[in-house]
Amino acid sequence: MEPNTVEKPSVTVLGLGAMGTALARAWLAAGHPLTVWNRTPARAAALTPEGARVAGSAAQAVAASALVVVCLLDDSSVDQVLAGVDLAGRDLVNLTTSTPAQARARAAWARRHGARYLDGGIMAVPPMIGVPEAGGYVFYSGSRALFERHRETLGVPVGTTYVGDDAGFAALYDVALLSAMYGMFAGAAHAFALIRREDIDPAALAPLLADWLVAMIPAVHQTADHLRSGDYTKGVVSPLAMQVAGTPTFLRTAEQQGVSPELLRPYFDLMRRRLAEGGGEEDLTGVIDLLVQ
Ligand code: FVH
Repeated sequence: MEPNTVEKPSVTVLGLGAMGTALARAWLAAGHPLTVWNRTPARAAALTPEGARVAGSAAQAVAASALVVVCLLDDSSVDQVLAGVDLAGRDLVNLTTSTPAQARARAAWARRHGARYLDGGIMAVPPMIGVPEAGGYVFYSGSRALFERHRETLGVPVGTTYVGDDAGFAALYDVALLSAMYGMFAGAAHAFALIRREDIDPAALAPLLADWLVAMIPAVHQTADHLRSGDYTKGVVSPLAMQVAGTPTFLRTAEQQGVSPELLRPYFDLMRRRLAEGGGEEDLTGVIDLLVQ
């Protein structure tokens, strides 16, 4: 069989923290010519045995490839790294976690500097990179043409999900999912705190907790249905009035177990407010309307 002589697109990666390094390794493993730069040079040098070319500056790294992937700590580190760098004609893909407003401002900034721009929100942790069965992916938003041009290369380390031409949407989806994750972790923290002083093995609670959370997850589809239709009572099996009646039991149990209610109480307060406004036959969808200011 003839060897495959078609060169894969070259990629530049700026930022070699845990995530940038995992991304860089995936492109190297797939045979993409890769140029890297990192503020702390040792992290870049560590990739030379795998074939990475190490640039002496961010500007040199940007000049090396049409596709420039940025994966830095935060938006202000992106400012610092790209200050004064010639971006004209580059395809800039920013995977740094940002707010939607920062992403939109970065897109406008890139345009002013002559670059095309895609923003990304990474729904994966570093060990999931380069492991397709782990199910990680990156939300992309901004130029669809740019996304299509680099879809194959961007899909090498982890899956891709394009969510629209508004550059802020990838960040918005990213933060929405991660916010839900923190809510889930907060609930799990409260559950573990409740058993902390008892003779109960946390490892015995963990699988029960995980299975229960998984069983409850489909409720988000009903929530979406309610929000779309405006009818928050459709198909409700656990009405808000019943749920609010149960909240003193949760708060008393927390008190009896010596556990602060500070994670639970704000949500219960919102449930009570919605009930007071007449939402007793709904489930929990009405709480969303209280949050939106
Ligand atoms: N790691 C994770 O679990 C999450 C998964 C979801 C997505 N996040 C976001 O990815 C961005 C990078 O995260 P990371 O895990 O690579 O972060 P660190 O390992 O802390 O590496 C940070 C890199 O940023 C460089 N850096 C920081 N400040 C500056 C600066 N002022 N000038 C230049 N570079 C800077 C840092 O360089 P150094 O410390 O090695 O010199 C690292 O390369 C992030 O947005 C996550 O939210 C990861």
